[in-house]
Amino acid sequence: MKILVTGGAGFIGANFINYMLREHPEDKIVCLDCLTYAGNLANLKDAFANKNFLFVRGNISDRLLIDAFFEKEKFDTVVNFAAESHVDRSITNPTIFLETNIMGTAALLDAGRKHKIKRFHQVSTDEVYGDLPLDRDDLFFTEETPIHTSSPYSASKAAADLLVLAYHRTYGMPVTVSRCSNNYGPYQFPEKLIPLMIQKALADEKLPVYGNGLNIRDWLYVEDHCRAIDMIIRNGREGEIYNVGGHNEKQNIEVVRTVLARMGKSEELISYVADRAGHDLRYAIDPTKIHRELGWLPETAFDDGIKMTIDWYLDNTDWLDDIRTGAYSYYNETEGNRFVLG
Ligand code: NAD
Ligand code: TDX
Repeated sequence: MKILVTGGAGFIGANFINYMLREHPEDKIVCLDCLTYAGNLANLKDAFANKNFLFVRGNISDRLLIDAFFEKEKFDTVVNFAAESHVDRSITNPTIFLETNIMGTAALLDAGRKHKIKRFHQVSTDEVYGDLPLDRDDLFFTEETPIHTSSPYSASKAAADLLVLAYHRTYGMPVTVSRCSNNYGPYQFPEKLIPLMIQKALADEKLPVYGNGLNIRDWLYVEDHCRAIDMIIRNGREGEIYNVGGHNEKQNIEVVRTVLARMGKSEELISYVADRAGHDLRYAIDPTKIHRELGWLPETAFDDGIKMTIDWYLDNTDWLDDIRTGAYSYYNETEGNRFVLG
């Protein structure tokens, strides 16, 4: 397979590229990423050493570039990770979420249709379903749960999903969509809960917990998500949505306490702060379909995954420091500009 991975310099995309190069040495992987604040070429340092990997700096919304790129590279599969991904940023500045997540996906779909790719996979999120009440632990998101978004981020992801599915229905495009719960693991930008808390705890700074800390997220180790996407692009049915999650619900405050305990830090660092506007209460995925159809199950238990994750950040404090000081963006500018499609 020749696979275009968009957004591959970000958290999940980079983990996916590393996973695919390891598991499928016969495949070629091309990463397209415009290197926003969330893209970091350091996440791909192992991939750069692999002859089956190519990086191109470019924006998925740039239709001229995308068309030329598809013409030149002749991908058979596209996996679209590229997105603005942080809910808090979408509350402050929704516009870029609409541009990248909706218009960018539309540009990729048009190129994919024109160049007759064999599979377009859209990496989506459980947030398109909105939230579940905290006092109904019998309720889960299935693929039939109606779209009911809360934030500009989730609304933009839902719009993209609907476009992808419309291209299947209208043009017969071979698409699949995965909707995953919260990921954690190496290379996650320290704006998201777990790496932010690790970074703050390392610096003995206050850990900001929104509201009362009782909101629930369903955590999945990133490599389990990567394996699910790999299974879907190979064996998933065209036109189908697959929910991905491992029945691992935790209150935010439990996660924060786990991080502090593992790092040997005091719970006095916890600081309750103003709640996020429109804050979703609970996410919980029913993964029955992907299990039944593709045999996927998560392999990493939270207790193991969170230890591996914390240890990774503690072993890679230079990675965190480069983000804190902005040094990584200088590296992106110098290195990334070598790979611009011209
Ligand atoms: P991230 O923010 O870490 O990475 C996003 C990447 O996309 C970055 O490398 C960035 O430079 C790139 N990018 C952004 N705009 C671009 C554009 N216009 N053109 C080209 N590249 C662009 O995100 P992530 O957490 O790795 O999430 C990846 C995908 O998975 C997103 O689509 C997100 O909605 C989805 N998702 C994330 C989670 C999660 O827990 N992080 C869960 C479910 C789904
Ligand atoms: O400082 C914080 N304090 C806090 O209490 C941050 C950053 C978050 N939180 C809370 C808000 C959420 O309830 O922790 C929970 C997790 O927050 P995020 O890490 O921002 O993730 P979330 O909003 O749940 O969205 C994530 O999962 C679904 C990803 O960012 C999305 O890209 C993905 O689609």
